Amino acid sequence: MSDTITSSDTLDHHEPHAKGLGRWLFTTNHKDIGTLYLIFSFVMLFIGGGMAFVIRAELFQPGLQFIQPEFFNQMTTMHGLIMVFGVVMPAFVGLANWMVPLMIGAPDMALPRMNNWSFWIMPFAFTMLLSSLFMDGGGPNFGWTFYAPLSTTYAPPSTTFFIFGVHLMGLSSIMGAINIITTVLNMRAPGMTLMKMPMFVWTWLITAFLLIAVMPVLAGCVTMMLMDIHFGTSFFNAAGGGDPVMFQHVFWFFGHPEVYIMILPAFGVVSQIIPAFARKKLFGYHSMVYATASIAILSFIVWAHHMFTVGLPAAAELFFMYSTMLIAVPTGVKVFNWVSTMFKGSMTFEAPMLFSVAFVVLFTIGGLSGLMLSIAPADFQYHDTYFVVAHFHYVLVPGAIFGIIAATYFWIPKWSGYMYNEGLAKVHFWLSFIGLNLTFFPMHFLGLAGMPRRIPDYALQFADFNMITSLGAFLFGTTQLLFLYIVIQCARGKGEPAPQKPWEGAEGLEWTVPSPAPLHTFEQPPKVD
Ligand code: HEM
Ligand SMILES: [Cu+2]
Repeated sequence: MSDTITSSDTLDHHEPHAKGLGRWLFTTNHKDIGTLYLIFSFVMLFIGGGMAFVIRAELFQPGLQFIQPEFFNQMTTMHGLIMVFGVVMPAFVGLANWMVPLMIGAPDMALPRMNNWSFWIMPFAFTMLLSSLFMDGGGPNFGWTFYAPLSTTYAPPSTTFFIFGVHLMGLSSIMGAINIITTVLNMRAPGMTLMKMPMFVWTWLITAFLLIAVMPVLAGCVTMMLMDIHFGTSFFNAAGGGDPVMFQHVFWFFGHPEVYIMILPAFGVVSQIIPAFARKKLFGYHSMVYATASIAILSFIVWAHHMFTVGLPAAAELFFMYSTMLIAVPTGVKVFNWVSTMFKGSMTFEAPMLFSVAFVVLFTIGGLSGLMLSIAPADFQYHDTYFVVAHFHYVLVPGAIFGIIAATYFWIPKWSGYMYNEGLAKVHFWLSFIGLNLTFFPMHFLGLAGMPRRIPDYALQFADFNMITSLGAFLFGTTQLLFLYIVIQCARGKGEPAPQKPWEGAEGLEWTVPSPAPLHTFEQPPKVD
């Protein structure tokens, strides 16, 4: 090699890229793969949302109207599985793919071929999972938590496909996480020290470690199920000397960190957006980083707060009660910092900010109901009622989902090169805000009054609140069609061309590249001071 390599040589090496289907199938470009993840997540949102429609239509009135209890159980199971593994997680990975390299000044992800693979596993996994609904005996019907022995001794034959699907999703998540950690640790631009990284990058780095730690536990859990079903073991079978309660320990050792996997990147998004629209620096950046890390570490020692009623020793009840309450401290630090960032800022309320402010307020409601649930003796009353359903929907819908929507409005000018329609986006916000509170707030009352979760029929005294809840759900669901329309308009280039930095107060390397971001950015690393 005698010639010097110029930057245009390296450019030629990549370009021209494949066109049509080939471009998407074989792409190793972080932006293309980010787009694929986001589209996949959007499609799954409407499939999982359709299932929620079926559930709420059945629960609109007491009595059985439309579907049989067996099918109802499949709907609640699939709704949960799809929303968790098919919507929230892929959307976050999509955002990471698009934004992490742009935010740290890297030309791409560190492991681009693995990146392609980790995406393309997902459509196969979910096609298989969904196809189980059409198999003999129906699809999985044991809830998204798939407690044994419901998911082993009494499970439908399609459970084997469910297990394979979970293995594939886990593989995809682990590869995605390895990619993000490698990228963040090795490919930052000169001068971009860890403590200068944008909060979104920090939250994703910590989330990726959580993923690597707990996805193998989930894989072990479903593998033990597989052994119990087909190979005569008795991990979870009391008759053979096993223990169904051990299933719950293993599942929640994965499951609780998993709920933080679904919220930490949203914390990151909001920590980018609030400073931009308050036109102030993020208040308490360092404490934000440490709070995120504390939440992640604590999330490993609280899992049995999902199991207060299985008959734990009193000492264990107390340990898990207090460790759970401890999480409120770093969470409180974060909320305090967001509010302090807004304090005396010169704020404007474009769509990303509206969704972020709603995030702070409504996520806090979910945090407070979580605190109520963490009181072990009180949880004996709330456990397995609609109060739990209210709690986790308040952290997941105005939490994770609003975080994803806010991120989309914030960064879509950079992705597409066009501004979204602000007027329509405001309508989208207010209808979503009203719809989701109508849907999930009455669930608190239903739960306190004793309505159990996961039932297709209920006692008459629950009728009024259920009707309100169903109407709210229909409003929230149909409103997301408006979101789809707004996003498609942008993607098709209908709208104002976006400037390089559409948000006056925004900071960061992603705003130093043109809109739309060209396929290759930062081939020469930027200098960060
Ligand atoms: C502020 C901190 C939080 C506390 C103290 C807390 C506490 C709890 C407790 C004690 C339960 C079990 C209730 C029961 O089954 O009887 C629970 C359930 C749940 N929480 Fe939280 N939580 C918090 C934040 C979150 C976050 C941030 C998420 C997700 C983004 C989340 C998602 C869930 C889910 C999905 C369930 C129900 C799982 C199921 O049984 O299907 N929680 N929470
Ligand atoms: Cu938990």
